[in-house]
Amino acid sequence: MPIPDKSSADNNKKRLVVKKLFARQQHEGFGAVVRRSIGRFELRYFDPFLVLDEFSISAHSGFPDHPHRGFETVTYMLEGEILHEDCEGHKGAIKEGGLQWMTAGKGIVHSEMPSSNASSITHCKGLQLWINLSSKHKLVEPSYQEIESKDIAEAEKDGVRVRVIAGEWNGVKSKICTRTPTMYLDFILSPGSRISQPIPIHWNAFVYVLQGQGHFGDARSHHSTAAAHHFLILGLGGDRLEAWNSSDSGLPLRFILVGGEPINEPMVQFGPFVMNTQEEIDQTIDDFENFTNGFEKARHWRSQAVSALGLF
Ligand code: FJE
Ligand code: FE
Repeated sequence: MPIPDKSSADNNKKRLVVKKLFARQQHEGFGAVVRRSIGRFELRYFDPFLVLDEFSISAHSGFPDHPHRGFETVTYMLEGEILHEDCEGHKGAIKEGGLQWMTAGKGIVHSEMPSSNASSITHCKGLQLWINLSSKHKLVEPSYQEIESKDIAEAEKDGVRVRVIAGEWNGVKSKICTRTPTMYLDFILSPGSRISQPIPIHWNAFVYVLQGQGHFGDARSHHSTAAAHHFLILGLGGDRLEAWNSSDSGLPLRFILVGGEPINEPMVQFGPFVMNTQEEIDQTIDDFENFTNGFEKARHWRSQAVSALGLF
């Protein structure tokens, strides 16, 4: 008997919500608050995604000098702006609506703090996603891709507004290059509007709701209702997501849809270090403590933000 082709069997099927979590607030960094979905106890790793935080920081709080190795951090600002400084001398603001895609690779030490020159801004809010790197990319040179809000690809059709952070929508492409194949779309659906969004069949994908209320899944049979701070895992076995704005209060529905190709390699995490084996983690701790193999410039470095606050 012929073996059915799994990929064609998955064609034209909807992805359904297989798990829904509410992201509660927790404290992280220095006086910062995060709503963590991926990376918390119940969901240690959703290959290739390590952490998803919706973060809030105000003046004199944030994420002072800390290292990363072996993955990428994607910071998308929703309100306010943060200042970023690293030990290689790279420095800048990530402003409202803007994006920083940082490949930490072999190692970076940096600080992420609210912008002090934006005195009117007393509150910053954003999303930070950690994407794992495959073994062949873990020790690449650190690099940044930064896009200001006005330069983020946007499209609008039938009451649906999309900001294309990574990947493409209806032929509108993001200029971000992803080492781990990733799609990242920010959707705003006006009341009554809907989407049917293709997702590569074998990719892991999730939704995180920012505002409003929506239905996700299959209109006729099985769907899930979600509102702000809900995190939805989309099951495999389908090639697209259907979602619609079910609000009866006339509010827009805003959510991100993120998908990534699983790396399918062993993953060992120790805080901000993510490698394939325990030996590599031990080596990384050694490198960080001795300022070697990528951490050389951290030896005499301290961020201006931390110096100004007199923190360490
Ligand atoms: C980190 C704890 C942390 N989520 N969202 C431990 F909080 C962090 C960290 C962040 C972070 C930074 C921003 Cl700007 C936004 C975040 C966690 O910096 F790296 C470790 N190891
Ligand atoms: Fe960081």
